[in-house]
Amino acid sequence: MKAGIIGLSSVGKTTIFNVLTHGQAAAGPAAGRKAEPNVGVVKVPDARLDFLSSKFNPEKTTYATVEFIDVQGLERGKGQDMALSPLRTVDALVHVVRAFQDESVPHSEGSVDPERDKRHLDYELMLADIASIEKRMERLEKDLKKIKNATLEKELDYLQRAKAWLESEKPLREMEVGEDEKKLVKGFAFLSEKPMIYVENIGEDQLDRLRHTDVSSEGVKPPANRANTEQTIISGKLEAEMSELPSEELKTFLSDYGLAESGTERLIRTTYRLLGLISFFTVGEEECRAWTITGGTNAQNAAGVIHTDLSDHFIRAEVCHYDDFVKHGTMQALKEKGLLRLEGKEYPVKDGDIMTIRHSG
Ligand SMILES: Nc1nc2c(ncn2[C@@H]2O[C@H](COP(=O)(O)OP(=O)(O)OP(=O)(O)O)[C@@H](O)[C@H]2O)c(=O)[nH]1
Ligand SMILES: [Mg+2]
Repeated sequence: MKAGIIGLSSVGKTTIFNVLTHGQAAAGPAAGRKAEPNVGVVKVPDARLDFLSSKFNPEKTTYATVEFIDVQGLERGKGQDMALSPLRTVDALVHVVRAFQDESVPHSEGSVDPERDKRHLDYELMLADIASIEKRMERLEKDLKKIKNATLEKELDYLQRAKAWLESEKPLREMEVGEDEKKLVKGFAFLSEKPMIYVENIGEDQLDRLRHTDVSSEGVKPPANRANTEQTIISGKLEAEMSELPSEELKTFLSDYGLAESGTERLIRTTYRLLGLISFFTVGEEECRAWTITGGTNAQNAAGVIHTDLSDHFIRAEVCHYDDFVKHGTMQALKEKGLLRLEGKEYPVKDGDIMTIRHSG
């Protein structure tokens, strides 16, 4: 799972990247001009895994991870293939939008206006997509003149529809696409098709927005009627200070603001939700570990995430749920209550399942 951080220049992308990755990438104007993106891997905070680990006391605790890449600032109206190309392979885009006021940090658009910037950067992605579509359509039309081919015709249909959609100023992530169409055009890796999280980087004078109950529980609400889109707010500066605090002090700090978690944790959770990802756990004396799968994945495929052998030689999965484990305290107690079940290949794994894979390999 990989997310790309994008935004106009000097909006706080690298500041937020550093908080997320506990990294030390250089921030500030000169740093932003380098072409090489910053890359970092982030542990997904998981209180359930912490609890399991405290019970099993394993040698190793392994969290799920998300990889973030932080590219240079995008500019409006420029062909920016270089800046955009590392984004083709990501699963989601995180658009950092400047909401903080600070005279000492110049704004590339002259004034602070989050909604305008969200729109404008989306246009950049959409223009890049239109360019790829036009190039491909030209080719396809030529080929179709020479030979009739149903697959190519289907592709052309899709491209025409996508182009019209983009020209109506809507990103592809909001267009409905059939499953077979998805496969057909996957290779294009359209940028405006990727799930999007808008992150407003707010100033210290806007911290009140963080106290809003919606934020502490679920992040700000996703924009209405916009598929594959989420939004949240973060204070880059505050998060940078928070990331220096020892965990006990951090808890006090957060509760002073009436918050259950840091903005970083919220952002990672929002990313998870947007991508429809869930976690299951494996436990034991050697290792307690969280694994990431897409909601609806069956037991055999989930086993394959751990190791392909486990999927190839899958017999059954021994499954219980985290909530039941918390309630009853030990695996033995769960067994006695009949809450430790055997499930077959097709069992759809649930978020919070604790699994042991029985295999013949
Ligand atoms: N006041 C204030 N300044 C911030 C905040 N976040 C970042 N900055 C400042 O804004 C400037 C740019 O921050 P960066 O994190 O380098 O921004 P960037 O988006 O990575 O910039 P480029 O990579 O150049 O496009 C730095 O001087 C930061 O200290 C914030 O929340 N409040
Ligand atoms: Mg930067």
